[in-house]
Amino acid sequence: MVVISPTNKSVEAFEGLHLYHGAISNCSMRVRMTLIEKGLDWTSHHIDLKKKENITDEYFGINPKGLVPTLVDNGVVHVESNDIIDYLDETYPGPSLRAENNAEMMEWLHLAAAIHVPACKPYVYATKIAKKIQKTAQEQEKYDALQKNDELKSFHSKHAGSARFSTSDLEKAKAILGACFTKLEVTLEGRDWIMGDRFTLADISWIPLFFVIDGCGYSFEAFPNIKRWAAAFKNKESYRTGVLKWCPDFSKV
Ligand SMILES: N[C@@H](CCC(=O)N[C@@H](CS)C(=O)NCC(=O)O)C(=O)O
Repeated sequence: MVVISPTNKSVEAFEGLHLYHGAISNCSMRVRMTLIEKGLDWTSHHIDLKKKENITDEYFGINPKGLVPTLVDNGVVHVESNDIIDYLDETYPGPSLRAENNAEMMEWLHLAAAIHVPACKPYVYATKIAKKIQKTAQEQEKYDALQKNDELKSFHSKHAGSARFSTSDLEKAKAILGACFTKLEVTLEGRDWIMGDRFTLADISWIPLFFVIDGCGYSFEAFPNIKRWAAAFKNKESYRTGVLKWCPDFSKV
């Protein structure tokens, strides 16, 4: 559980579950899916990343890295999507999304979190998003003033102004993704879901990664088990409403 003490105190008065989230954000997708799977009511605060709605004093006062998602649960601010989905399942009634082998399931959540900045983010930005989400000089100035996190400063400097991600950044990202998707492919052999017969937070954590990486043109031809697993989500309401409704086709973003 990663709890933040917000400087934007307005959220501390919120009642119930409130989610700050982005339509095209894979991290937000896993939280929306979990809320739907658990049957929870929540208030939506959509943040349009393309319009830089995250780069404001108000939002940095809630999430100090300016990232989505942020969950506010009765005034308490939670960040980090994989921690949020674990928290929601732990805290709220409704169908359990936990595997018998909780430690192994949590390893999948930790792996998804660990590859976000080194692999997922650079792959998505370098292949698709960077040009579409280019900051104006004024937005860049605002971002540089608000952002205190060195890893994110360094990441976003790679597509600021005339800067571009290097071939080596992209190759590094592809190598990490290749290793992780190979692990997922092997795990899914003879299984419906990552942890076996039971649909769990591990599936919810990884399907958004597949969705966006596939939408950026990554080839899954060598991963038939992953393709079969991903196709099964089309029958899940949480996927249709938590992912497809907000982002019908990532390849068109
Ligand atoms: N580790 C964070 C990562 C959150 C993150 O990077 N969110 C992206 C969208 S998926 C975002 O807000 N990007 C805007 C930015 O980097 O400024 C989590 O899992 O919640």
